[in-house]
Amino acid sequence: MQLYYIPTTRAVRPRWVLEEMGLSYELITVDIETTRQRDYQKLHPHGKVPVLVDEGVVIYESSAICSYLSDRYIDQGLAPALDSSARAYYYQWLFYASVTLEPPVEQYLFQKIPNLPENILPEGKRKGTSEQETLQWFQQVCEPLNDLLANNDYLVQNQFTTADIVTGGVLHWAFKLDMLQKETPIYRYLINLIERPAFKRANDQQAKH
Ligand SMILES: N[C@@H](CCC(=O)N[C@@H](CS)C(=O)NCC(=O)O)C(=O)O
Repeated sequence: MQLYYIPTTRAVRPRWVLEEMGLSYELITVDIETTRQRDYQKLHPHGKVPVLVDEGVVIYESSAICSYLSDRYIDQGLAPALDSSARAYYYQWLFYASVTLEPPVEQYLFQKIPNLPENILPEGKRKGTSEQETLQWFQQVCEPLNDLLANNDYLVQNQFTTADIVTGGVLHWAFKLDMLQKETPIYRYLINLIERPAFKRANDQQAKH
């Protein structure tokens, strides 16, 4: 199994899944020049990371890779059983993280660092919202998470799952951008997640596999 990876990007999330499960994999660290090449774009049409290659399966989109791995190795316990009701909440939070929580974080990132390669909109077309408005948007989408995490350590039936990995990956970006309010449930949740040895290994650029 090979994971195409750039440090500090969304590629950390599937690597975190692999590390939690203790699977062996080859980490292929690429740079922006490589991802622009035609050969790489046979793996990912937009020249992005992550990409996972697993015995003939070539898959991109970080949340899809995380979900695929968690189901393929479901005995590792990172995804609820396929026929359980927990699955409903698992999907809810996985999609929430990617579709609802990530957009304001990504927008804030582009506001703070406007020339990132993944900021594909031409300058004139970038949204005219202020940083303050983006922060308010983010705080609003955090409300259901804060409500749940006030009484739970994890999102799905209080068990650690891949929904926490994807959500934690998004929140870690928010943390680094100083978007999280201290002393909130979400802040405590994130600190707890990033203390996990597998998260630390997923960010380790010296690690051997
Ligand atoms: N929705 C995609 C986004 C992929 C993406 O934008 N990856 C960024 C890193 S976080 C990337 O590869 N940027 C390099 C570039 O655009 O050249 C996912 O979750 O995998």
